[in-house]
Amino acid sequence: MFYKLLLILSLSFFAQAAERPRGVSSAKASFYQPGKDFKCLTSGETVPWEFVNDDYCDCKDGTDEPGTSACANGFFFCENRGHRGSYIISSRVNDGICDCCDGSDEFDEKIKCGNTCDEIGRKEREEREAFRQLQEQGYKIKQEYMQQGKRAKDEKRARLSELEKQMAELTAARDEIQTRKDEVEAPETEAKERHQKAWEELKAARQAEKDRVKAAHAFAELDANRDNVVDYPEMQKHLEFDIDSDGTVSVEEAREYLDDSDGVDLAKFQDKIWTNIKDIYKPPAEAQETKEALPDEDVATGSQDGTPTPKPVIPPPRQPDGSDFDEDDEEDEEDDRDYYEAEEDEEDRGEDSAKPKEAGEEEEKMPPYDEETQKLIEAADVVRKEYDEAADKVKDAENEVNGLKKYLEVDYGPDEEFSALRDQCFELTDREYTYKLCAFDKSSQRPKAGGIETSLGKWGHWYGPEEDKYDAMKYENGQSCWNGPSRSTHVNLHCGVENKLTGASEPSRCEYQFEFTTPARCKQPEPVTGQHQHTEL
Ligand code: MAN
Repeated sequence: MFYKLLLILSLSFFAQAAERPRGVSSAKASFYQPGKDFKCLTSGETVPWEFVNDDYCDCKDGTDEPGTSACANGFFFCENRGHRGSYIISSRVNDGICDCCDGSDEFDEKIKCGNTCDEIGRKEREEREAFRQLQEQGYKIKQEYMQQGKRAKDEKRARLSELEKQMAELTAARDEIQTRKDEVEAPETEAKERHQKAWEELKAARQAEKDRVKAAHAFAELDANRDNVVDYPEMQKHLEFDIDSDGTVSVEEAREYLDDSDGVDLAKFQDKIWTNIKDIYKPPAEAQETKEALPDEDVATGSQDGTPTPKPVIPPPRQPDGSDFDEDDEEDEEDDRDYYEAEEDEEDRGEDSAKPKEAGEEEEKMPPYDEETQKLIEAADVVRKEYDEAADKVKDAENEVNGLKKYLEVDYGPDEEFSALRDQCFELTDREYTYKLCAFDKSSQRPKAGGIETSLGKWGHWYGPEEDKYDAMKYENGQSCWNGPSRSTHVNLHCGVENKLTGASEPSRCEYQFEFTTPARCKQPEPVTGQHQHTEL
């Protein structure tokens, strides 16, 4: 029964095919009725049936010659059984080139065309099937992405609103501690400043005393005849007072340093003279060193009469009261220094004022704070610690809120499927560069041979056509191109089972194009029906 039916169907098909003029598709067969006048399909003229395919073009639209090359504007239908029917322009009919895969366009037998439709059809079906399978696998992954993306969005939204509520409490707690901190820090600062001020004053007094001792020492050295007056002849023996550098200290020069007097006693020396000369004055040992460093002739010109300047006699230093500067005093100074050096080792020292050290002078350390100040510091430290913890909590919450907002403001596709790409970077190396794409963040390029990374853009927006905007991404405002625009990247997205940067090029200077495959771009494949695609047969 089945075979009988099949036979009838086949016969009727061949009968129909046989009745159809050459080059006419089954869809248009009804317009070509053998024996009846033919009405040109679009231009509308009517011609006798014999004019159809008589190798002469009668219709303006060329439809009377579907199976010959007579009409320049005509079309020939290739049946292409086993593959897919298609039209070719009439001029290709019997032109010696096989255009239809079934070879039906070359029927005058000038050349012999094989039938490759089955093979082409099979290849195409295989490709289609491979793509369908890719879509299917990719779509499965995409569904996971969609679920993850939606869950992530819900979680992030919930966390954000929770944090926004907490933020008010955290800020209030911090501000409350800030008030307490201010309260305990005020007396602390005051006490510390008091201590510091007292220390500065003590240091200044000590310095002044040291200076007076130095002055007395210098006075004793200058006062060569030990008459308790430093007079100008004594000053003249010190070449450092030679203002005009003529090799001698004139009377005027010496007197000028003595406040225009002939001589001064120790009190005046300490009060008025020392300040002006202390940076110039050289103690005898130092003066001697300088002299030794000079060439002989310079030393020879030490006095006007040509005789070398006699070496000054170094008197033992004396105290301001005229008594000798005894060694015990030096020891006292040493003791002072020891006292402060020892203080350095103590645990909680007071802050030291950062003054530049004078040459040869040990910097003195501030003594530790007194007990009362120390207690204030400890009390303030406790509140400061509390405050730092509370402030850190606010900062952490703020950072988290900013991160969440940044995530939530991005469009991850209609079903959140692209969120799986966030925080991921992908690289591709070609002959010259390694290209990098960090999804929803940035794109970049760095020379393969090493060197710095160049920004090719920051995440901008979706860049596909209006009807499919998730087909491409745009990264923009990258590093400026020399004499050109800032670099930008156009990323084309394709369905694939893995997230992969598969291509990178620079179609025009500083405008880059990436190809990227991702399951997020896979569509739900059409269900397999087991039927071949419609082929006009
Ligand atoms: C660099 C790279 C290239 C780019 C030129 C433009 O060499 O970023 O891709 O074309 O700069 O000067």
